Amino acid sequence: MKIAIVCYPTFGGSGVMATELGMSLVNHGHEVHFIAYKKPVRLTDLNNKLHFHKVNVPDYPLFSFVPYELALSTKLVDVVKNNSIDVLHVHYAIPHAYAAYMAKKMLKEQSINIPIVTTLHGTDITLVGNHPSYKTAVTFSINKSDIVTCVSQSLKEDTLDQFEIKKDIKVIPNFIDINKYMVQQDLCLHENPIPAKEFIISHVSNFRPVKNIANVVKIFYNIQKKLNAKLIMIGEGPDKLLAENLCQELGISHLVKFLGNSNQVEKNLCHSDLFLLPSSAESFGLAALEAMASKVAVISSDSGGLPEININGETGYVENFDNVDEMSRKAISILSSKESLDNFKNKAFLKAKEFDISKIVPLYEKTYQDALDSIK
Ligand code: GMT
Repeated sequence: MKIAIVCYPTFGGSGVMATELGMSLVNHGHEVHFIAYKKPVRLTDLNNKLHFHKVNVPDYPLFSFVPYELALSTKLVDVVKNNSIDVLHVHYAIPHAYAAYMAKKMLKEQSINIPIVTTLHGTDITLVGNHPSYKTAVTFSINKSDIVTCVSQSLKEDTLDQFEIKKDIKVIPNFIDINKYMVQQDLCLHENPIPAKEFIISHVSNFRPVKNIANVVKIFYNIQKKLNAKLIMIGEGPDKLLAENLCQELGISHLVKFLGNSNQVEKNLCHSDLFLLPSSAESFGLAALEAMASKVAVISSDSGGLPEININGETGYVENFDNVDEMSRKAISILSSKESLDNFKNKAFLKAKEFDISKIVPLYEKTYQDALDSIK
């Protein structure tokens, strides 16, 4: 099959998922064409089965805002026509599903019928999409997609609650490549066979307000009062400075390392013991799943889809996003003995295995076939 994938090219989970999916589809014998305004960060080797098409958006003095949807829909028409694409898969509704619908209409005028699969990722529904400025267009473009998928049961419920959706929404969870994490764990053990004398606590995100970064720092502050520990913060974003300042205020800067964005989280996480994700909203929480695949126990909020992956009392604990005291207490209890920590870590890894790429990619292949059948 020839599949065109539209996504955000940045470090956000939706772009990461779209890229991992596309690269895996190539391994399954498909031809994949990525379309974005920049090469996706995790997209490595391009070849005759794996292509990237850049959307150019020319500026003009009249434009206060560049018309990205126009440029994207034009690019979609060109890529579909020039490469005989079978299916168009757009990740994140805004504005991708809208631009895809316009492209579909333009192609129809040229007697080309292409199905659209839209995958909803979270903020396109829960934070941005339901704003009155966007809601009508988002509802329209979801309803006009041939197939709609989303990444968790919780996101499906939120979408049906907040929008008038006439289509069935299929849940296809995000995934990890468990082999990649197992190989990395072996390498880490080999490079550093003696366990560190302190606990390693970690957090990975885009440091947006929804990630509740201040609570990551506060939970760690409580942990280090009782136990020997270090905090590793991975990622870049608007609240990074806030976190750095809070560490300084609390006098713990010497225990906290800010590593910036990383393309190899499995390498950064392999020595970690506990992962913190107290987000106020999280449709899935890919970062938590990546931690679990690295055999790391998780303390997260109970927001959105997080309880679907972080099983309370087994892989870690879930709590209200603002309950710093309880999250700190539970974190310390997980770390209280080697036996308890190993138990949580092993269960986290076993749960992560349920989301292995080998189980999820066939669900997308079936979805593409269904989409093709639906337009026959
Ligand atoms: O979390 C973000 O701010 C980025 C956003 C994105 O679009 O990349 O993440 C969303 O999609 C991820 C991949 O499906 C999910 O793992 C995240 O939970 C979801 N973020 C939120 O719902 C806040």
